[in-house]
Order: sequence, then C-alpha cells, then structure tokens
Amino acid sequence: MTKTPDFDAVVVGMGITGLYQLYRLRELGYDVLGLEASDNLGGVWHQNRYPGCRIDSESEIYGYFWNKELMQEFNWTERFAAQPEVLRYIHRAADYMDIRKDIRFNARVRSATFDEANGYWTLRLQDEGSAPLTTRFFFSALGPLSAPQMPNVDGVHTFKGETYHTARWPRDPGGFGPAKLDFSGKRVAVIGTGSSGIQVIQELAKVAGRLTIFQRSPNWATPLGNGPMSQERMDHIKANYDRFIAACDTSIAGFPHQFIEKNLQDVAKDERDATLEKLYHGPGFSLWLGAYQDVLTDTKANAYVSEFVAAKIRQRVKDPKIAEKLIPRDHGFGVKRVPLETKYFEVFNQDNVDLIDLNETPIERIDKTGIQTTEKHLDFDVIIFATGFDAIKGSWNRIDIRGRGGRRLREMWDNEVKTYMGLQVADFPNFFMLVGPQNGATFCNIPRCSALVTDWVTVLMRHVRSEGIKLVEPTEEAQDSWTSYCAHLLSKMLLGQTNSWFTGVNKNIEGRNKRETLLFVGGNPKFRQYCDSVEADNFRGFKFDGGVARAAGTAA
Ligand code: N01
Repeated sequence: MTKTPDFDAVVVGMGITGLYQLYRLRELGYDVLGLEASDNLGGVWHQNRYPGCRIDSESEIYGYFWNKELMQEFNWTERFAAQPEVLRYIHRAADYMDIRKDIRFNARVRSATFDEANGYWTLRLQDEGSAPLTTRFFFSALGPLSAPQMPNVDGVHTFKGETYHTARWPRDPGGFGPAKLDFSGKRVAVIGTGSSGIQVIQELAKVAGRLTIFQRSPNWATPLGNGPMSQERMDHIKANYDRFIAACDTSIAGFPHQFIEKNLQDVAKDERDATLEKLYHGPGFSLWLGAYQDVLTDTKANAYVSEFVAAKIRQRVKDPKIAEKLIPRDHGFGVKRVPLETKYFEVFNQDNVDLIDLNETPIERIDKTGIQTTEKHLDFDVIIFATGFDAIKGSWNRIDIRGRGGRRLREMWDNEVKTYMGLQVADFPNFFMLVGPQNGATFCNIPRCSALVTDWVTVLMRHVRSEGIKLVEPTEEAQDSWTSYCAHLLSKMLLGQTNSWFTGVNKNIEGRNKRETLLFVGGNPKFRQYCDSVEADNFRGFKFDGGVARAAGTAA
C-alpha cells in the first residue's frame, strides 16, 4: 500500500510567481505549503535591495492583473518604481491572498527526490534537524535570476573592508528598502556593469569619495525615462487598465511596446533616424522592443541601431577615450538584455569616478586591502560585486533534484536542457518549473507572463484534481519536440548567437562556455496559443498516471 504524502502540493520560492501559484492551488482545494529560503516573501525584490534598484518595466504593468481591487487601490509613485515600492506592492498582494499562513520561511530546500513506490516527492531542507516533507506535487518557482554569482577571481573572499553582492544586499530591518549604509567619502569599487551594476553605479557616484568601476564588457544601455507618477496619470491608468493589459498581451515580451512592422532598411534614412531618436528618448524598452522588426534578427539593421546608440554614448561622455571604452564591440544592440539607465554615461564625466577597462588591465587578484590589476594595486573601503547570477537553470541546479531511477536533473542539464513547455521534464513526474528554462514567461515581463503560465498550470491542475490523477509528466517525444522548437526559434534571433546569460554562458562557472537553449523566444502570444492548443487537445504531450498521452505533434 502506498503512503499518503504530507501535502498535496508544495511550492518552493515565495517570489511574485510562487505566491500566486500557491494561492491558486489553495483555491482549487489542494492542501498546500509554501517554502521560502529567506526570512520573508518577495523573492528577488526581497534580496536585491542595492541603492538604485528599480524596475525596468512601466510600474503599472509590473503587477498582478488578476486582482482588480489591488489594481484600483495601489498608487505607484514613479513611472518605474523603485525596489522598496515593488516589495511593498508584493506584500500588499500577499495580504489580499492571505497567504503568509501557508508559508514556512527560513526553509531552504537542499534536495528533492521522487519516491517511485509512493508516487510523491520527498523534500529535505538545509536545516539538518528538520524532518523531510512529502508532497504529491512539487512546484518550483525558484526564479531565473536568483542564484547570485561571485566572480572567479583569486582572493575574492580575502578583502577585509566592506563587501556586498547586489543580489544579497543588507536589508533595512524595519522597512522594505536597503539598510542605511553610509558610502559618503569612501573609496568604493564596483565590479560588473550589467543592469544591477549600472543602477548601483548611478546612485553611488553621487556620494562616494572615489568610485572605481571595473568593466569587463560594456553594455548598450538606453535611458529609462523615469519620473514621478502624477495622480492624474495614475487615475487614467486605473480607468483604462484593460487597455494596458491588452497592449501587454499582444506584444512579444509582455511590455507595452510593439515592434514596428517594417524592416529598417525599407525606411528612408531621415524617417528611420527620427524614429530611432524618438524611441531612444521613449520610456523603458521603447528602443529595444519597439524598433523595426528586423533589428534583433538582421545583422545590418542591428549594426545601424548599434551605431546610432554608440553616437549617443559619444555625445554624452566628454572624454572620447572613455566613451570608446563604454561602447560594446563584442555584440550588437539588444542581443543581450538591454540595461536601462538614468544619467549613467554622465557619471563618467565626474571627477570622483574612474573606469578600469578589464580588457586592457584584468584583475589579477583581490587581497586584504583592495584589488590588484595587471597595472596597479588599488585600495578600497568597499567592494561591490555586481557580477550577476547563475542564470535561468542556476537556482534549479543548486537543489539536488532526482527523478525516476535516481536521475539527477543537474547532470541531465549539464548535457542538454530539455523540457516540455518549460514546465516539466520527462522522468520527473509531478515536478513543475515556473519561469524556468524554455518557459514562455522567462523571456518576458515576468509578473504578467508568469501569471498567465500559472493560470494555465492551474487549469491543468484542476483537470488533474477532477480526474483524480496521481501522476503527471511529459512524454519524451513531447519534450524533444518542444526543445527543438525552442532551439529553432532561438537560432533565428541574433541573441541566440551571442554569449550572455540568455544563452547560458557564464565565465565564472566551469564548463559554462557553450551556448544553450534556455529561452523560448517565440513571444507571449505564441506561448499562450500553444498552451490553449495543448489544453484543447486533451493536454497533448502530457501522460497521466503513466498512461500514454496523445502525441505532441509539431510544436510549431
Ligand atoms: O548581472 P549581469 P546583473 N570579472 O550578468 C560582470 C535583471 N535585472 O545582476 O558581461 C569582471 O547582467 C559581467 O561582465 P561580462 C536583468 O534581467 C533587472 O547586472 O560577463 N566582471 C557583467 O558586466 C539583468 O539582465 C533589473 O563580461 C565580471 C556583470 O558582471 C539580470 O537581472 C535590475 C566578472 C554582470 O551582469 C542580471 O543583471 C537588475 C568577473 N569575474 C537586474 N563576472 C531591473 O531593472 C561577471 N562580471 C528589474
């Protein structure tokens, strides 16, 4: 006789996605538990509290659209909200869901093993003293950008001054924001110039005595276009939320920007330059996700926009030699995640700011007092690591997840990442990933797209519950078909031919120098259509209770 698990469903990770999945499963009648490694909810918004941290999405579209009351209640104060406000919003949403009672905090999952005899998962926590938990369904909402990565530099832990990683910033114990750290007059080093590095640099340049920026790869950052949210604008948004949602739902990445349905080369130079100028100064990802349709697929169109943005950097940075160092040479505009900035390039005109180009003078080591490059030693009071994440699969790899026959997910993924819809993996029954590799929400405005994915998983779980199904898993055939489809779509985009976290390349991790298919880049509308067709086709590609489901057919 098989044993009954402790829970019907455990959701691991209480960020914006996990909270909502937990809520939806509870509403369906499942006996649920949420597990969170940290001491509070909010996921990346709880952890990434560095000064300057804010969203790159328009505030009004970074939310839970399922909750009409919250949408009418909450007043965003800036067009692109800062981290404390986003976290406050998530806490307010948690109030609406009355969800805290279902969550166990300070509960980091160390391993998850599928028990074939009993058809459930056993989760063991980092805290060795705690008893293992068993659950029929194991939902992982671990976040594609939540496993912080330190640089692989000699002596990285030997520095005796203050050190911070942007993704593990000290917290204000009484509030939603960062701890009140005083950087005024200090010698501060920042390593890394991705989205986090750019945001923290903009802030610390205002107060640091000397700010030294260690840049390995410059990025094509464009203006954020932030400003206060007027009450008038907020009222307009509240009255027209349906239109804002519809705009996101018809766009590729769930943002209110649509590509222009023309190729750049087909438009007269004057017109295209005027358009690019307008988009450069437009809000958020206007230029990245709102330019001509071929900019992210055609090398010539891409080079044109890259040159346009390079000219902007040259205009904004006074010293031409520094300007050249800030212009990317190894990739074109938009083929890596575009960071958004507010007067970032002007920081390099300040007397208290230095740029160290690590391509010319690499870091040799970090020591007790500072950083040694191939050229010189620099002493610091503070070193900030803005060195990013073990992205997309990293948070899953940090848990020892074992499916049928003891198969380890990490080892399988070292070879090749394969999933069905980015939701499930063959031989890992009842294991779901939300916003993980190859999922429609990962290359998307995450709150919007993850809610759509969660809603769809809820439809699947309603079917499972009503049919009394004990095991759900994809067929190998469906998994192969989905993975090939993702690879095919990625091959058509320039970003698929570029080393970045999008393609799984991470120079700080051994063996991660090969590009992988980690993203579904077909866009939010296509992903939703695919989900709908799977549902309409009797959940094509999934097997229930070991029964053979219908063939996946061609994914496209
Ligand atoms: O991380 P990154 P991030 N020596 O990986 C450098 C989201 N996000 O935290 O490019 C020296 O982009 C590395 O250099 P290189 C957003 O999706 C969103 O900034 O590897 N340098 C790079 O410059 C974003 O894309 C918001 O050559 C080293 C930097 O560190 C994602 O999170 C805000 C190094 C890492 O950049 C990740 O952003 C912030 C080494 N050994 C982040 N190792 C919002 O707006 C790494 N680097 C919502």
